[in-house]
Amino acid sequence: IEGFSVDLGGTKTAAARIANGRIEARLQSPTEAQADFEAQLDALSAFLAELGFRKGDRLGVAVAGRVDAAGRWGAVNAGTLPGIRGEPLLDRLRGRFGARVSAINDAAAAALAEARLGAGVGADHFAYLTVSTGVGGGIVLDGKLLQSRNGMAGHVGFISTFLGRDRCGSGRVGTVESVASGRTIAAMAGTPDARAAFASDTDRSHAAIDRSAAAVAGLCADLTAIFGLDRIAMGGSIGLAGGYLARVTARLSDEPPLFRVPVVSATLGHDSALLGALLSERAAS
Ligand code: BMX
Repeated sequence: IEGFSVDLGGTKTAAARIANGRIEARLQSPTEAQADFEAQLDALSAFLAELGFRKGDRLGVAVAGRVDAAGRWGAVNAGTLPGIRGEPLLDRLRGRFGARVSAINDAAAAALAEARLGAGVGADHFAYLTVSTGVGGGIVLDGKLLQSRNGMAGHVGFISTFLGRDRCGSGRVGTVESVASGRTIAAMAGTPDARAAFASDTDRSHAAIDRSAAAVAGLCADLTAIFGLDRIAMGGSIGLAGGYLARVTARLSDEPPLFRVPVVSATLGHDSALLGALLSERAAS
């Protein structure tokens, strides 16, 4: 893996210079979630300039939201990135940064990286889940990332769960995301953010984290029923938080044996989307 990459999520934006599959330099800042498309492009440009990017260099961009086959970018959860509503991402990126640019959903990018270089190696039917600002995913079957023309494939956070009642920013009621996301954990725990919920040892925090883990365990079982998964890797700031995976596994052990898929920690940590953005098959043609 060689080039520059960007990972623009609901909470943080990271950019990296990568050579021989290793991250040589990395920058990160909070995402301006309310910003419009132009402002997001400007933020990316500033990062890339700082990393020494020159027009024509290889660039992989991973973003929260769906990226369709034409390279248009729209939030599925409009509450997360309200300014992103079907923007001509790939066209504008190529105009600014040259032809060797690709764009892909952030969780899909991470799934590709984990499948090829991380926790998914050796699994034929593999899924990566991120539990973070939102709940996202990527499905890799026989080494190939499942992608759709409309960019929705893999948006597993919008599957519904019996634990859910609220409407999420996608408009759907009772989604896994509405129950399990970092935002919901913080709201239910009464903490400023999800990190604080993990740090605080209160009944409310425990209940919020456990409810999230229960919804994600159900999601793992559902995905196994659909895709016959032989492994799932868990990532994202919540997914990688101490004790979270153990709670998911505990909940999953209540499911019938056929639905108890092995769930492991993502091994590329917070860099999976940065690496995967440069593995995208929806290529930098
Ligand atoms: C949401 C959705 C996905 C994204 C996932 C993880 C939006 C803006 N986001 O389900 O596209 O992959 O969250 O996103 O519609 P993150 O912000 O938690 O990294």
